[in-house]
This record gives sequence, C-alpha cells and structure tokens, in this order.
Amino acid sequence: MKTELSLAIAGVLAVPLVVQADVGQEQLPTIVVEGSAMRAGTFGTAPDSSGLKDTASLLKRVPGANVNRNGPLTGVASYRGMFGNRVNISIDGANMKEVGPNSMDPPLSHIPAPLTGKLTVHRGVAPVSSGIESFGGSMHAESKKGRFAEGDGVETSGTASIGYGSVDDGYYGVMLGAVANKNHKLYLSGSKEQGRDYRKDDNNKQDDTQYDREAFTAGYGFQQDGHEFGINYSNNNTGHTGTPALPMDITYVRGGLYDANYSWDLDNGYKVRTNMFYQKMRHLMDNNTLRDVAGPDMLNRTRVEAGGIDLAVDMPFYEGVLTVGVNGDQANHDSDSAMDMMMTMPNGMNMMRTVNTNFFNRVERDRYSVFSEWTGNIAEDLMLDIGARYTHTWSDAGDASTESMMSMANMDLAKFNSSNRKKTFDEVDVAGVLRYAVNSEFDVEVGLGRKNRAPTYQELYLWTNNKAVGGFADGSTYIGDLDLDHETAYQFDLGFDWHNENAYIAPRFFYHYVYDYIQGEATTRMSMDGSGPILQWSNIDAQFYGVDLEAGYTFTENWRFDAGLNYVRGERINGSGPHASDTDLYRIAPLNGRAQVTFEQAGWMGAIEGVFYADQGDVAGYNEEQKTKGYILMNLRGKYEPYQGVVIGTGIENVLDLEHEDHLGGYTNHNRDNGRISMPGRNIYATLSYNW
Ligand SMILES: [Cu+2]
Repeated sequence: MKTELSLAIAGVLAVPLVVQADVGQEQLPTIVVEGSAMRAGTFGTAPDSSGLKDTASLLKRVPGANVNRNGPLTGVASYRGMFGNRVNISIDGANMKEVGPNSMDPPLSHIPAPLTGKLTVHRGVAPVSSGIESFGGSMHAESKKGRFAEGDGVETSGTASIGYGSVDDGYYGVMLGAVANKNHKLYLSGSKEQGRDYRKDDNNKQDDTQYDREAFTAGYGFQQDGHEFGINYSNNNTGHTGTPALPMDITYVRGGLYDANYSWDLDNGYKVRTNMFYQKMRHLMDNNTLRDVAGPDMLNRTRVEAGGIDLAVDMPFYEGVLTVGVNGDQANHDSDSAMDMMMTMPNGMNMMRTVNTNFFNRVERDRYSVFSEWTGNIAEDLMLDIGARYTHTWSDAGDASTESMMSMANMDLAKFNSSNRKKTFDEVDVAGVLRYAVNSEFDVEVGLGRKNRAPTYQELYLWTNNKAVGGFADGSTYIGDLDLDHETAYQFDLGFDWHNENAYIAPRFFYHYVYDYIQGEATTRMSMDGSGPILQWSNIDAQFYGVDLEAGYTFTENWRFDAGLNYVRGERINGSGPHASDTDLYRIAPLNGRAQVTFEQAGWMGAIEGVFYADQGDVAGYNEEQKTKGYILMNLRGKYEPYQGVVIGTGIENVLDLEHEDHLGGYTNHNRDNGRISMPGRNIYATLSYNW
C-alpha cells in the first residue's frame, strides 16, 4: 500500500480503506477522499465546466466540503462549517501563503483545475501528519507533472485540453508536455483562462465576475533505486478578475512557487521524505477598475515572501509504521493602501488628496512543529492511526503608518505602534482514528482529535478598522486584537460504511467543541458606511455538529445512481450581549445534496444531475448575516471517447436557467444592503481533450 502523497511530508500512511475515486480519463483531476466510501467515479465522471474555474470547485463533490465563492477564481475551501485559514491546504506539498490579506488568492486558486492532477481531502478527523494546523480539515492539491517512461527508451506524455462555456463566454486552453526515460523526466505546461461577467438570468449579468489568468509550470523529476527527487516551479499570473464579495477586485496576482522534494525508500519499511518550498508573490487590488462604486477610490498593494521545510522518517514499529517528522515555515507580509480622500487644508480649503497607509509592515508569522504518528493493525480487522503534534507559532509586526488626519486612525496607530506585537503560541494536537471491519460488507470508524489554530496576522495586527479579513466577506468592518488566544477544538467523528457489490451507503456524524473560537464581537464604534457596529476579533466558545452521507446503487452494467447529503450546524456557546439569543455561526452551508443517474456504454456516457440546497435560516446575528432561499438545479452532462485518449465533453448546467443565490457566496460589493451575489444561470459548455 502506497502513500498517496509519497513525496510530501503531509503524506499520510495509506489506511486499508483509502478508496481512490478515479474519475475516468486523466484529463479530469482525480478526487481522492481519504477514509471515504466514495466509489470509483462517484461524481464527476463527465468533464464539466470547472475547467474554466479553480480547483476549489471540485470540493462541492466531496462529502462535508464546500466553497465560499468570493469570485470566479476566488474559491475559499470550507469543510464542515470551517473555512479559510482553519483548513490546512498544501499545493504540491507546500503550505502556500496568500498574498492577499483578503484571501483573493486562496491556495487552491494557484493551479488551474485543468492542470491539477489530484485533490486529496481527509474525511473526518485529519491525521496530525497531514500538516500543521489541520484544525478544520486538511486538503492537498498536486499539479500534473507528466510521467516516467515504462520501457527503456525515451517516451513523451502530455495533455492538451480546450473548453468553452456560454454563461460567461469563457474559454480555457491548457497544454502539458513531458519527455522522460525511466529515470529522468522533464515537463513544461502552460494555460490560459478568460471569461466575461457571467449571466445570472436571461437578461442580466452579475457585475464583477470576469476573469483572466495565465499559468505555467516547469519541472524535473528523477527516480532510481528507491530514490525520488523532484523540483517544480509553478507561476500564476492572474489579471483583471472580479471578487464581487470583497471591497476590491484583483488587478493582478503575480508570482510563483518553487518546490523541491526528495524521498528515499531504504527497504524494510524505512523511508525518508523531505519537502522544501519558496514562494514570492505580488498583488494589486482596487475598487475602480472593474466596478463602479460610490465612495472614495482605493487601491492596495501587497507582497508575500514565504518558505518552508518538512522532513519525515517512516519506520516499522510493532505491527505497523511509525512516522516521526518536523515541519516549519515562515511567511512575511506587507500591505500598503492608498485612498483618495477629501481633506481640509490649513487654509480652510477642501482638496482631494491621496492618503497612503502602511497597513501591514514587515508582518511575520512562523511555525515550528514536530509530530509522531503510528498506523497499523492492533487486531485482526481493527486498524488504528494515532498521532501527536507540537507546534510553536511566532509572529510579529513592524510599526504601521498613515497619512490620514482622522483622529481615530491616529489614536489606533499610536496605540498599535507602542504595543508589544511579538506573540507566541504553543499548541499540542492529538488525533486518533480506529477502524473496525465488522464483516466484509460493514465498517465502523471512530475518530477523536484535539486540534489547535493560532490567530492569523489579520486577526492580530489589523490595528484600525478595516475589511481585509481573510476573505470573510460578511460586509462588516473589523479590528484585530493583540490579546487573542489560539483556538482549541475537540473533535469526534463516527462513520458507518455498508457496501456490497451493487450498493453502498456511508453516513458520518461529527461533533466539534471549540474553545476560544475567534469571531467578531461588536465594539462601541460604528462604521462610517452604515454597515453597523465595527467588530473586533474575539475569543468565544462554539460547537459544530452534523452529518455527511454518500450512497450509491448500480442497477446494471450501464446504469448507476449516486447521491450525497451534507448537513452542518455551527453555534456559539455562552454568548452575551445584544445577539446572545442569536447564536448561529456565520457562513454555514444549508442542508444540501446531490443525486446523479449515470449511463455508460462503449465510450459514451451521459448523466443527469440534481443539486439541491435548502433555505438557510440559521444565520449569524452578530454580523447581520442574511438568510437565503433554497434551490434545485438540474445539470446534464455527456462524454464521448472516439479514440483512445481523446475525450469530448459537453453539457448544460442549470438547465432551467434558475436565478439563484448561494449562501456561501457573499454580498454584492461587500455590502449587505445590495443583497447576495447571484450564481451563474444556464451554461452550455463543451470541452475537448487529448491525453497521450
Ligand atoms: Cu486583494
């Protein structure tokens, strides 16, 4: 049994029931759900239009997962009600840092979906080996890298793919080529995606949803006698791209990720795995290139420079494998904004002036972590995966500055610059999963965990009220708090999995209690734009519970039915103040599900898919979250493979052209008064791909 991410330190020892949902041809990213009953080809057997969007779109097909959609390329991963920095995400083994203080470039947006080879999601309590701060879950995306030759000669491999979608007149083109023998591999890829504002119904477009991105990767791989080495560079150049749920749009996100890994299989169960990354990105956003808003023109220029190193050793221990590892990373953030403001000059005249503010100056957040994990059989039919991790987080921020003449901003600034901003957090994570094969058709799994998360730099260092809060998109204005504690979650997960030759059903129940959950609390300040009280990040207590379920039935060789259902509830515990009785947490997906009937025969495939979202009335009071109406969408998908490796995909999404709003989407222009952003109307799409 081979680890899914053999080279990344985040690699997990494969457990007996890792099921690989190999979604048909290689042109589609493979979705791997660790510890899932998801059968081969459950959802996503047919090419869909997600090739025109980011990898995060794939999460809608993963039990318990979802996407906070802040823009066409800005999909923030959500898992069982937790999202953003609460979910650990690695890209090619690197824990990438966002250059945007408002998460305009969440990690899963770094590699376009057509260049993503595999997305792995840990279901239930994520093992400690899956990364530092796997607080709300753990996900790993890997880019396509070509393959080594199987014979003695030189072989080439690659992918070429194009696609078009009508709803936004969007297209993409992707090419990856690799030349390799059985020991060496060189590869190069490039992609381009572009689309206009999408149609939300017959006659209307949703403003601010155009997108434009180019990406390329290049790399080299080596394998011989148990040694594997790889070096990879991935570059992302996102141009004018809307993020309607945020106060500004992307003018650009530019930069790249260097990643190198090495592993050595020493036989007899011993293995060494290392991974290293370095990343440097620049970003510019503004509120007047793509959108037309009342109020002052603003722009914000940001930079990130980050790096990390991981090392793990696997060794046989009792009847299983013991892994011991260290992880560390560092990130440096800077952010400067400029706002046009009317100012009263000393002579009494009013003049429009540009006011510069250095919001985040030499902000640093470093993590040092060690872990140990054991996986093996403790009895016949009884598997245990148990681990512990210790993490030390250190963060600091340099002096901020502003040209603003507002007295409140200058008071905040003086207070921040005279405060001690060096913060350290020490955290111990533990996770254990016990899996019992009751018989060949029935498994039971119990998971227990204690997971921690240190505050983000925005939660600590946002020294005056602002909306750059990690893609929260709730329309509110926030202030940071230098006295925040880290969050500690106690997690319980119980899964059942019945399966026989023709059918499966696998429900999973979970309960999480979170001490010091970080959420906004009202201050006495009122925001100037009428969006209610200014909130400050604060520690509260919270609980999450719910169930996610997957099921399927194979009628005949050609006909199949698959379905999934997700329910999660998040509540504050022991609240006080004006919203004490209104305890629901923010941005929790309503009850939702999907069902698909698939027909497959001799190179042809067709599917009808129904997606359903219930009303969401359990909304957060503290940030005046708005309720949403439920909806049902119908999608039709087809696929035809005329020759080996050539796949034509086509379909219609939202066949009935229903105007609908997603509870996890935000408000137009980050303003609750504008109502929620509409999701795309009917989309007719076609894709063509060739793999060799
Ligand atoms: Cu931004």
